[in-house]
Amino acid sequence: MTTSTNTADMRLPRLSPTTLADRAATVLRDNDTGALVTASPKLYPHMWSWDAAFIAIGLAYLDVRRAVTELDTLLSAQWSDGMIPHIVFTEATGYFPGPDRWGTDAVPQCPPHVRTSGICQPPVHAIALRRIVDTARRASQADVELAETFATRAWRPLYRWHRWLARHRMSESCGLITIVHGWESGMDNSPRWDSPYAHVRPGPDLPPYVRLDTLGVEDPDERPSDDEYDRYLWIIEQLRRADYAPEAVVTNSDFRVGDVFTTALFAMACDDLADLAHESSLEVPGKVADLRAWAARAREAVAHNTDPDTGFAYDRDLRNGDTSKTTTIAAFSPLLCSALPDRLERRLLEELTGPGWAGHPELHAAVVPSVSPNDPGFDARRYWRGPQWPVMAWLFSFAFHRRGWAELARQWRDQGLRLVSDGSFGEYYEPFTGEPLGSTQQSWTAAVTLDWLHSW
Ligand code: 9WN
Repeated sequence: MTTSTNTADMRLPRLSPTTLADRAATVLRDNDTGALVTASPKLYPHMWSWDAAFIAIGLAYLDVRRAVTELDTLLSAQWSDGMIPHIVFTEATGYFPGPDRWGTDAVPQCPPHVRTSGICQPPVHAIALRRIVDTARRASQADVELAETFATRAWRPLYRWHRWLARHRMSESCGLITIVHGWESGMDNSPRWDSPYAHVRPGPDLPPYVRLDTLGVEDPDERPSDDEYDRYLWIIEQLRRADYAPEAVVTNSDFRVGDVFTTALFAMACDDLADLAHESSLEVPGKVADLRAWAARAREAVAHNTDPDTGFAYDRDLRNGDTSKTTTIAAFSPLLCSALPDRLERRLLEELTGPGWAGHPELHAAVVPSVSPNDPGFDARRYWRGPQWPVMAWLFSFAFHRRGWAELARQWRDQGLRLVSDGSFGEYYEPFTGEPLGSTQQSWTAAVTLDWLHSW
């Protein structure tokens, strides 16, 4: 892999690892309300489900007890049917759509003591739990006890979460995990969703609203467009009118897609949860077998939705059965969960590290961009349409490490650290200049920075 040294690189400050670690810890502490660390101070003043998992991984390096609290807070917002909601709201008012717009207070599955959104996000929580247990094992005996006791306590709620996904979201037709809103993928305005969103036509009865997210960034063009927001809000309307009933949302939403990336993460997370049960000798008859079966089904679904020549994985539009042909970062999902035969996997890995993607010669840091710079739709500054996301780079580096690709994992860690070494902890970065975009002081960026600084 090669990286360029352009003039923008030279302008960027480079913090030493110690200073970077101190700054990352400060971000997590500053964003900490006590019970939860907000996703970012200004743009996202609440808890997000998959952010919380990554944040907990970082917190474990500061205080294992605090990492446990983070996941505990999230789990205490779990719905009675097993779903973990994508947002747990604080009292802050600066984010739209807030709890009133979601209207989940009247939903019987939603716990009465918290206010949440009504959709979910990728199931990375068991992956985080396993990482935290491993981190604690490298710390002290007291930390090991804390983490392992928590793992035993969190195991059943996490199993129920996975069972909810397997029951309600594993598509019978293609085996992929169904998402009913682009926000459920965590990659909100990725080009992956352009075609499925084309079916979503906001009705005249879409209640009026005022966006707040564009006020939280320097340039509104870094965020999704107004047209996209209308569609996001319209789906919320559809889900709300279906009372967020799990059986109803998968038929009522105009957006129904089998998501390869979420499915790959589900496979990883099911295996991690099963491994945790083994390690703690938990008595959970039948449940470990369920998890292994879901992991196998998910992996199979990813493989089945992969192009046999390139190894790229593609989502499936469940409204019409169409396979998407939009190639984004999600096309590399099979590498996360080890879904492919060796030959195809090698090919996909070469593509990922080659000049079309992480090895593009003009990149400031050699990690995966959300869309290839060679793609005609690539937009270097807009959210999930081109920028590099440190948390995604971490996920791939972590998967490489897990898979035993030590050298590659190290390279991506070093390049990931290069991306974040200006110390602003951007939400995402302009790939050619390394300029931080979107929110700054983003908690999950700080958290994965800490993990990189302590790992492999
Ligand atoms: C909508 C919090 C979240 C992340 C998502 C990211 C963004 C929200 C938004 O911020 O989504 O859920 O308002 O843009 O796309 O991945 O979890 O950091």
